[in-house]
Amino acid sequence: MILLRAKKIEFDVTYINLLDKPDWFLEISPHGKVPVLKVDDEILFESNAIAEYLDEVVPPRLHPEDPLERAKNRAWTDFVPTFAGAMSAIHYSKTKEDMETAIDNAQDKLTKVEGALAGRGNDGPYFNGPDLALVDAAYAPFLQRYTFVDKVLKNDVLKDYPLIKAWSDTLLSDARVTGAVPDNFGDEFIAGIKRRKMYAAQFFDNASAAAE
Ligand SMILES: N[C@@H](CCC(=O)N[C@@H](CS)C(=O)NCC(=O)O)C(=O)O
Repeated sequence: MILLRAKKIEFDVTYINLLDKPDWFLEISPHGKVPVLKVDDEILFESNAIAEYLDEVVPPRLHPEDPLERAKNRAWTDFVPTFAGAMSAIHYSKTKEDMETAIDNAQDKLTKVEGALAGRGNDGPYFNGPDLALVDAAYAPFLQRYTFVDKVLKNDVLKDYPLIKAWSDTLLSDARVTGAVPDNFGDEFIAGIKRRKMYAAQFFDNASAAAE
């Protein structure tokens, strides 16, 4: 969605209830997962494959032109599932102790990404400098979710990672990122945390505090 917006591509979106996936969705999504992109009669799946396809067919190119830089961007995009899993484990913890363990476990992933930003050869504010790239779009949703919940958990895990914090602030003030989630994103996210009985749920009694 971030890339579709960044490239001003016209699209229709259908949100899927992942707890009750419709048959038509299961027929087109090979792993039963979102996102899926329908292009004419073709179905694409896997976020990175979709992102690379969109980048190839619709200008402007958001991947670096230089093959070496592009490869480095891809390498850090490949790290997203590891990073996202570690960051999500913080708010998807059942107990305070589990959350603290998750915070400890996230440190080496954060250190690696902080190192990537330190070694990227520019001053930002995006990964490659002045413009949003595919690698930014890949990390943004997970920084967005972490930041959303941390407004109530207040762990401030990013305080020791100033480059990630600055990157995250840039991404989360970019309308292409913030506008890529539905209006009820906050409510749905909180509902999921409550439904799964996560430790964070108790802090969302005043849900508007986090949704601000
Ligand atoms: N590697 C896939 C992962 C997609 C994925 O895990 N999607 C999650 C939501 S973020 C999902 O659909 N989960 C539902 C399920 O596994 O049943 C991608 O990047 O597209």
